Amino acid sequence: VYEVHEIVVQKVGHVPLAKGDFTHLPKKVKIFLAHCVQLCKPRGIYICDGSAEEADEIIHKLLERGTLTRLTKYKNNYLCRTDPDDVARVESKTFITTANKYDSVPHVREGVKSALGCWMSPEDMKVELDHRFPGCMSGRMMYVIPFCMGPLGSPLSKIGVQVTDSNYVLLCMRVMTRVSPKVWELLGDDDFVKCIHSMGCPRPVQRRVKNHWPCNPEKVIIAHFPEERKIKSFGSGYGGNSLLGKKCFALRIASVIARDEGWMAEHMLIMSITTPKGKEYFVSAAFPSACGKTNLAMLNPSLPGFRIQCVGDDIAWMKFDEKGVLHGINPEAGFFGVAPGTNMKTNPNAVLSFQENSIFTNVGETADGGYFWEGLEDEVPPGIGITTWLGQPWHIGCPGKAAHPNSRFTCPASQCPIIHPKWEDPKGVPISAIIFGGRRPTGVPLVFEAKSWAHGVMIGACVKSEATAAAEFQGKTIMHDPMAMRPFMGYNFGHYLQHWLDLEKPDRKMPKIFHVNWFRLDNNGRFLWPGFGDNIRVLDWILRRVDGDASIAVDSPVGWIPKKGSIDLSGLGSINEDELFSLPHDYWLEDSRESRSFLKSQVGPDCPPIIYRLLEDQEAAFVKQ
Ligand code: SAT
Ligand code: MN
Repeated sequence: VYEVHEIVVQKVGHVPLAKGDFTHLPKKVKIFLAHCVQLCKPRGIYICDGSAEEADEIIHKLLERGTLTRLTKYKNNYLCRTDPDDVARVESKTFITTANKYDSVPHVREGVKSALGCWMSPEDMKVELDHRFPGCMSGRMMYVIPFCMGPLGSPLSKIGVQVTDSNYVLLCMRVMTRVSPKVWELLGDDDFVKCIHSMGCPRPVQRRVKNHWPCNPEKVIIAHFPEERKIKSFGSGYGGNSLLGKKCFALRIASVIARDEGWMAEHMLIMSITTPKGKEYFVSAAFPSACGKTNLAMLNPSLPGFRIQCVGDDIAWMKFDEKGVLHGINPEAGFFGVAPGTNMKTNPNAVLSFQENSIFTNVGETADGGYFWEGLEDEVPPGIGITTWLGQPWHIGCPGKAAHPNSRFTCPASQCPIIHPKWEDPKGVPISAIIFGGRRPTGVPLVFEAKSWAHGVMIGACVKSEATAAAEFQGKTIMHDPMAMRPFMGYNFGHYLQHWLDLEKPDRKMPKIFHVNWFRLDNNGRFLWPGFGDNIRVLDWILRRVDGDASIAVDSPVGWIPKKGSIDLSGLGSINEDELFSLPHDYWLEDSRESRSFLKSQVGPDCPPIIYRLLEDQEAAFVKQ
């Protein structure tokens, strides 16, 4: 112990402490930081306290340097333009490292590349990291961020410590997580998730820095060590790669902790719906990235008498309590939402959430100091001059786009006008239904309901969606995204499905499981369903099913579907109900086979047999028709 202390004192002796008190940190934190200093060789250590003064100081520095621009139209809103080569998650460079490969990824069919996570051996990973991390913070400050995922002190919360050489990352972590010196007290001698992040651009820089955004796109790597509860991320400052509390911790590492401890860490929003009769329900919903989780979580209902409140828009941690009721918390403290398409019509509550204290990344800027992106054409002065995310002059009607398709707003959840009063309740909120969905232009009805928990797990395992801009994929191919967790799995997906199945116990009130699709197109390529605020009509049906109304559903090979006329379509004009709910025979026969073949090749023997059986049953039902 004394020796460790010696190292720390020596190293801190060499590397000055720019801020904070090292001597009072928990011992395990000191050991971790001593390791980080020795490895990354920063010029100074800055222990963050989460205070408003700290934010002011960092913002001031970034404004001076030019990394941030003040958006003068609002109070305390800032624009950041990244290096154009650092704009999304890099799934091809995201790895899970465990001693045993099949703890991380399933046994895939011979010659097939795993689509459900990439494993790298500890030996190979060591070589990769040894090429990158030694001296990576040279000439830069190392910020030490104590953070809590979930409300401080909640039994469902978990603590992490992130070091980073990016003060943009620090600013965003302060919005997205709870950064506070109280974390040190809460932590005591306990273990924490160790998060090491570097932009990978030590001084003197070897690479031309664009937009005052030092990064290292050629050498990006995001490495997860679930057994050690550790994350090492190098080369990128983009949210999903660098705000390590978010996808890396709250999904990949937490899914492993959740399996070990018997709970769930999911890529899900949590929302509350109060019906005109005054009864409140909470539901969670899993959609792939950029499929509208934020819009659903903050929905502005078009049916009178309904009220929506938001608990979270991206990640849910859920655990059955002693009474057998599933309770969920939002482990995050902010929203990191897709900007394009967000406006006062599609999501007024999001717009109202980011009028102050927010950071906009890779959006355009109007001449009057406002943000701009595709979808805001009707909400800015006509003809106004705009600067694109690439810094080019532009105006509405010009070719090209003003904002990057994966540009983002980062704002405190507490600023959402419909944030639920219980959003920070340490107990979490009781979940009555789980909804899966994706962008499915053809074949998939507006809503259907699983016949059992296991059937719902099968439906989740077969989630597919059009590719989005949140990662490096191009084009609009339909991709499998089982449980909306494809890019975020922390362990063998077959074991994960088994974990879901094992959660069902006789003394538990299992939430009902549904699948929705807002994105079905007609023969002319037009949406069959208006979506957005009208999705309340689907939620209304779902809640009546949660309450056990048998008169509103009919049996089908994919599950229970709404009986004609049972969804309230009043005031909607012409809706082609038959087309919206049809189950095209050939489509579903092919889809069932394709899903089974996907699971066979990607999850193979690790996939629980009941999932195969349920898919075979579905296929057989279509064969018979
Ligand atoms: O991973 S991010 O947090 O950048 C957004 C997403 O893909 O869901
Ligand atoms: Mn997400």
